[in-house]
Amino acid sequence: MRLDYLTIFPDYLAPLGLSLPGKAAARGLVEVHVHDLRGWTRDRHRTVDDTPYGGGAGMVMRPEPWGEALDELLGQDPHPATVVVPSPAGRPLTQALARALSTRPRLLFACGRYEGIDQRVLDHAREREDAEEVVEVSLGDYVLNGGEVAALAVTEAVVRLLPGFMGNAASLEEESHEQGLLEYPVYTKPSSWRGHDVPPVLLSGNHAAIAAWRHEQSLARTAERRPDLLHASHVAGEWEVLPAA
Ligand code: 6GU
Repeated sequence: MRLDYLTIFPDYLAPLGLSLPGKAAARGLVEVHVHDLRGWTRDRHRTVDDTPYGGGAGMVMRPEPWGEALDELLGQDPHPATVVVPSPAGRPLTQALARALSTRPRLLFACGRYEGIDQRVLDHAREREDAEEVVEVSLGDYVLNGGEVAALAVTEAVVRLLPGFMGNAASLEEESHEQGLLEYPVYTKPSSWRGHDVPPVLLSGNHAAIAAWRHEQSLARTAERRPDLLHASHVAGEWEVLPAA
């Protein structure tokens, strides 16, 4: 998978060379390219933003540098790219979306700052033959200053799903959200610590009882913390408190 990042703060994406994406790059699973959007400006001040038409607070990113950057970067690879645009107005990042993105050959992250990117950049990208799709993605219902942290989060969620990345595929299937539920609590040695004991069932060696306990814990936690997740259709058969649709 090829990953491109367009940003006015390339240093903000330095963590891509570390930890998880770094490991994936070292294994040849991903190829990472970070680009400074200002490289596609033509004026002396390397201007990337301007005041919004119609008035209002803040600045909007001008379309021209984005257009020229897309012209150059999308042309560099035979695979059409999925353009990922981090935005608080995007669709929520979920495990299902991360899975879908992990099947793509090429992702290009367009990291905006200020109040956002001129809408025509997205409209234009959606018309391009060398862009497979344009996906606006949000991390959640709060505001960040720019798309870089979100691009890192999407990258980490996606890269760990690439075939050959995780040693143990079972650990991927068991974790939070893969089953539409939060993960059960986990314990390791010692079995007693500062007056707190590991739940005895986990020491029982009874694998069926352990699996049942974990599933129960997942359901209870999800009901308590994230009841919205229980409305997902594939859980419905197992959880009677669901209101009829
Ligand atoms: Cl993807 N971008 C920005 N700027 N703010 C956010 C976000 C993204 N997701 C949540 N808040």
